[in-house]
Amino acid sequence: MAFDSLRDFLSSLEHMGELKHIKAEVEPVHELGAIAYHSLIKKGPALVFENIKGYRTPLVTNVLSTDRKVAVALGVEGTMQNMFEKFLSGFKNPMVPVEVKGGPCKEEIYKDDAVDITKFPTPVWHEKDAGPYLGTFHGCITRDRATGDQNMGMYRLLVKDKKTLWMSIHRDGLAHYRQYEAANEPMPMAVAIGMEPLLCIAAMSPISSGLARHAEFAYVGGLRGKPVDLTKCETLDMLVPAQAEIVLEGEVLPKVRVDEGPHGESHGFYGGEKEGLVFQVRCVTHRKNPIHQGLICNFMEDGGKRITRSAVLWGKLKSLGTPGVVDVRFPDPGCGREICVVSADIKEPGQVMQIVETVWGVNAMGPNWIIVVDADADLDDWNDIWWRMYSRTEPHRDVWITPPRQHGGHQPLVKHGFTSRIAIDATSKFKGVEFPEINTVSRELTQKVLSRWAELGLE
Ligand SMILES: Cc1cc2nc3c(=O)[nH]c(=O)nc-3n(C[C@H](O)[C@H](O)[C@H](O)COP(=O)(O)O)c2cc1C
Ligand SMILES: [Mn+2]
Repeated sequence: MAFDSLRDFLSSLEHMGELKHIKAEVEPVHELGAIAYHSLIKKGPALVFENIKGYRTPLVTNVLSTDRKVAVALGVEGTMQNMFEKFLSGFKNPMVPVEVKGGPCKEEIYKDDAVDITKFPTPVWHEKDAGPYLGTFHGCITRDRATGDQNMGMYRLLVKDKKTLWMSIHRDGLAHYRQYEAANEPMPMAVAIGMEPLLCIAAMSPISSGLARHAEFAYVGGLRGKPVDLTKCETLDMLVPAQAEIVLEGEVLPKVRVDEGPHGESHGFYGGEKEGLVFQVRCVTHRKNPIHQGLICNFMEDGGKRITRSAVLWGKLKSLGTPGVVDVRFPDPGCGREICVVSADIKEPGQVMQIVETVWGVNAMGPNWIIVVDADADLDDWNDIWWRMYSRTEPHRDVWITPPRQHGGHQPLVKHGFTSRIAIDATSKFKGVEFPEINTVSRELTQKVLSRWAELGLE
């Protein structure tokens, strides 16, 4: 099922018991973020905060914080591999977005002096953040100055006053900014908040502008088999998702830099952007009674990046025919990118090293850690992975450390973009011993006893 809007998605979650309305008053400074965080680590539902102190607009968070919710967004059931395939399908059949007139995001329009972004609830998410962040789960839409093609990336926005936000921007959005700055022009930018979940996933994923015109939108169209509806901005020659809850229109100033942050980042530390940019909002449009959306950054995070990043690597390994690979995962503690676990059916000596080098080959800038385990491992169970790491390795032989090389990670120890990497062969073949049988309860017996659980009074 394709969702047209955030609202559509939230009603489906509510139907499934995966959404909770919080009616008690909650402080936007620190408290809301802490509730979101603790609910997230308990694998809780999406949360709609309806009574945020000092604000009338509700805020929703944790919309894609569990595998189940990501599966609903993708419209798939079954195994993790089903999700991977679905996520990758958008790249195979991109679908150009369609332009529509108006749209729900235009129900209210505020320009110039009527602009006040501080009316939206903007939590101070972490206790040591520089201030309230608006747009922690959103799309910043920019345009290639030469071709007019649009990009959408998720770049956080720190509220400075009614019309000003400071931003930390890299990758495709920064490349656009550099084009405008070279011409000494401000860069037009629109920010869409409260989008259907696949658009959020696209905004946070590295989707190449080589894919098709308006790459992120074309990708989502392909993924859901239905083009995305875009509508013209009020003050910019740009298109935004017509179904968004809130849209900010404005420009990013050329040749101005600010010291943005600190902000709690996805590597689990506070960070900031020394070369932060300034976004000046000129127009705000939104639905009647809009729903704001946000996210607390941490290494465990809303957004399903653990799944989406694993899908990309899995697709690459599969297309290369990497021998024996069964499953891959970028688990949360590696902030979804620095630790990679691969399970494989090992049949030949040297196969593990071949897998490790292929992973590093197709991901030139990481991951820092690779752990290879046997095909029967549960990649979502860290107890299982740790058990294999200690019981199937002799460190002098099975742990490989590379000399420093280029690295894209942002952990504090990585200096000048260089660091060493580690690979751990936690498989059991070709280690000079026959491993004894694993003494866990068999699948058949597990099923049998679980079917008696209620009868035994254990539920
Ligand atoms: C919650 C969240 C917050 C993010 N914040 C930023 C940010 O502030 N600045 C940034 O450059 N990237 C940030 N990213 C990563 C980008 O969204 C990601 O690199 C994406 O690919 C950018 O889009 P682009 O590839 O079209 O440039 C964030 C990702 C997530 C999931
Ligand atoms: Mn992009």
